[in-house]
Amino acid sequence: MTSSVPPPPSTDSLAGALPDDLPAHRREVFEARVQRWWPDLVEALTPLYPEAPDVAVRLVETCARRFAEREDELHHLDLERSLAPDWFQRPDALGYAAYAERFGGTLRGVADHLDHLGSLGVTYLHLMPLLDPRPGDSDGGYAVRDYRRVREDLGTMADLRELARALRARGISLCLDVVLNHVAREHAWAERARAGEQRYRDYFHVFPDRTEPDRYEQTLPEVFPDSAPGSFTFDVELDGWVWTTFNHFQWDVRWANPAVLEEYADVLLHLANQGAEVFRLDAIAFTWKRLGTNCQNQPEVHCLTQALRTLARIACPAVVFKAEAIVGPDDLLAYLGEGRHHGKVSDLAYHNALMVHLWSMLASRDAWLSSAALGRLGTPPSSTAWVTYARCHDDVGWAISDEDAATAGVEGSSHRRFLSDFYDGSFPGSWARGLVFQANPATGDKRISGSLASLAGVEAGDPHGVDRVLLAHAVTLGFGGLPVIWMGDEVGLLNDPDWADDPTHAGDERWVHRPRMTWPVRDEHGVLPRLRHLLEVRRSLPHLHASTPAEVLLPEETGVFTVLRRHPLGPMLGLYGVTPEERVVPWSTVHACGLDGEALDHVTGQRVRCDERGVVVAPYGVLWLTRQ
Ligand code: OTU
Repeated sequence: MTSSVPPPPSTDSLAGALPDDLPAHRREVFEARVQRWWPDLVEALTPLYPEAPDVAVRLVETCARRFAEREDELHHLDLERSLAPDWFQRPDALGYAAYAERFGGTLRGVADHLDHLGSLGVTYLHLMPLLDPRPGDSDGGYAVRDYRRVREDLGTMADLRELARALRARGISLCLDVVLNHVAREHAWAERARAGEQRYRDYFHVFPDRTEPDRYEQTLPEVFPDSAPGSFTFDVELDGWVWTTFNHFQWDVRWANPAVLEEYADVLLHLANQGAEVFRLDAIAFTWKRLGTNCQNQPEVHCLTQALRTLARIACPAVVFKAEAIVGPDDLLAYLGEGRHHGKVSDLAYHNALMVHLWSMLASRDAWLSSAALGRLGTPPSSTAWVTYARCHDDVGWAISDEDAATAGVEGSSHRRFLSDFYDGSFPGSWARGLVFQANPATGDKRISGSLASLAGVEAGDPHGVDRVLLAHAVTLGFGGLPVIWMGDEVGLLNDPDWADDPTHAGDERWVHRPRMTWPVRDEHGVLPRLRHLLEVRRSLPHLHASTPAEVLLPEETGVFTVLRRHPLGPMLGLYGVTPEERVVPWSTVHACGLDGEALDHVTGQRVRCDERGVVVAPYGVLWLTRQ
């Protein structure tokens, strides 16, 4: 602690927040946590707010209130997790993500299908936004009207608590979205702002005319250029322009106002008390604005995350954070904590680059560019993990930088155009069946929607389609992070042909890869048993603990994506064929990784000769090699 950090508030001064009848041992725990985390909290707030120490005191009071009302079972979980903080990094941790209504109809319906999750070995379930959204188009629930109510057709807060409990009893942690860049235009804060209350106008970025918006827009990219162009919306009731990065009905909140942080701190701790164990910080990259920039990934974003993370450490340390920052490769690592934020921000972050490069390798049948790009990414702190995924509920945006493309002698924009054309199926010989999402003629960007199986060639009837689905699963399972399976991908569900039938979805192609689950599970393409086998093997490999970083090697055989994990138990080499022909990885690669003579391939359970002929990788084949 530096001498400039003010001392933490005394327990006496928190007396009002901690109830008198709180058992002495709880009080002791709370005090110890405040002592431990106060410096981190003040450090996080100081660059943000001139009145940082006062804000910190108020936030600790919020923690005290929420801590005191936390159930015994959750306090116990806090203790368990503090004894096993690597719970989400272990090779037996597996994520699954789904829309509650598409998976089980209602929250109670979700609870009816936990056997399916259990049979996969799922330990983490992300249910897509399920808090009360605005009526009509709510961007799949990402336009929240009330953070303290559950979406009516899904159930109630009591149902949510019940579901969280049922999941916990099976060793499954519930992950919920905290949509913290924006609220629905119908949220009470926005309504009060529209009614003219200055306190709430200050929760948003409101401009009287276009002067400031025009200045910002000189450097602001558009997220939904097609359906929601521009980043500001004129609102008649506000009589001004309000910042709306995403849709016109999603109003960005102004985090430079500490009252906004105080509101969200309470929302988050409240949700933790309902039983959420992981928070997905939606669109976190956009939370701090700065003129002359793209208003993403500003340093203050990481201070905000550190502040929220610290509050969770005080009130509910079982909880971990997952950053949803689908940003360029150079900005990604900061979300797991670089520099002074090391170990103090999110525990998990989407490995967007791995996902994008997986698709890039499959289309180009070449692993060189992707390996060079992924090899350049730094190493995340050993207490964190990448979320590895092949598909999620969102589109695929071609976040491959010009510099990365250049290292492979390719021009960035033409490679990105190739990928878009390949995955929308227009490139000659393409086996992919994606839809274009948010084409931007000004930049040439064309994002892609589509399910894993449809993008991998199953829908087109390509003979290698199913192998590519398995390969995509294998890359995410063998990388060494927390793999998250998107609902339906375990059985290779195809694009939903009826995605536009719902008028509130018709303008958003992402619904094509958000199909309904059918029960009992139909595995028409035979994905499930092969996936289950990979999952089982994965659980048996201590080498895949996320604290050991993955090293993506520049492949001598460019048709094979090559990932080395240097674990104290010995090396593990993952070989992934990205071409429809057999390839041979030269002996020198295997040798350089510390594998010689015979190695054990855990996927087949067979010994593999690593001699001068090298190691044979079948078309879209996978080998997970260790010494024994
Ligand atoms: C997120 O995505 C959600 O995942 C989307 O489903 C929402 O529509 C959106 O936020 C608004 O809440 O741009 O195309 O850097 O890429 O936050 C999806 C992160 C998005 C953004 C990401 C955003």
